[in-house]
Amino acid sequence: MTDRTSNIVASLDIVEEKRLLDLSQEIGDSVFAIKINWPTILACGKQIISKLGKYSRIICDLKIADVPNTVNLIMKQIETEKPYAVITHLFTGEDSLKTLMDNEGGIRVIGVASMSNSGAKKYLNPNYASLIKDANSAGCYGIVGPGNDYKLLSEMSKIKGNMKIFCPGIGAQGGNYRGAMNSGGDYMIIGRSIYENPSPLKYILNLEKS
Ligand code: BMP
Repeated sequence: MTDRTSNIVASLDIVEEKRLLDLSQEIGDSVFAIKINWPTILACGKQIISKLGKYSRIICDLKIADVPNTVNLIMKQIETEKPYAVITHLFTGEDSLKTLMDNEGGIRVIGVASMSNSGAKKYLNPNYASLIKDANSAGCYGIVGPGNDYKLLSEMSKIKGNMKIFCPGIGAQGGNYRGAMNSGGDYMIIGRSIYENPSPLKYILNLEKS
């Protein structure tokens, strides 16, 4: 695993296992982490988490949103695969979040405090401050904030405390790597712009120089 400093999280939403493993081997050392989401886990099975763990830290984007008992059952399933972190929704409240924090694998928890899609502006994003407060009190490692909404991102960064802000919405969703960093984002989650790029590694290295 890399000691190289990178703040890029490659969101490899790929459903063909061989392609995913090959690309992870190619870029795993050059990014902070690889994030996988439901499409990959449904297509390849949960063991893909530990298989990819050979190449990078793995962030499991499950966006968990359930009652504590179910949250616990989900965590038991992924604890065996030893991901670096898991992404959860925060709106389900303190009891569900506490169950996540108590997981036995020492898995870090990243909470969704706002989203990058326009629909999130109606219900979720107006509540970012309360969600961040809950995440902070629970001891979350990080929060998700939109890398394509610099105004919201800078508001979030003022109240994030010690948590890291993970920013999707870069590239395909209109956000800019530098713009999101200058607005207080810590880690840039980038999917299609990496895995649809003809030269993903070159793209990553150039981005950091941009
Ligand atoms: P892309 O760069 O291809 O748009 O991928 C972004 C990734 O981040 C996807 O896995 C998506 O599910 C996730 N994501 C997002 O786009 N916006 C959010 O607010 C939260 C996310 O987890």
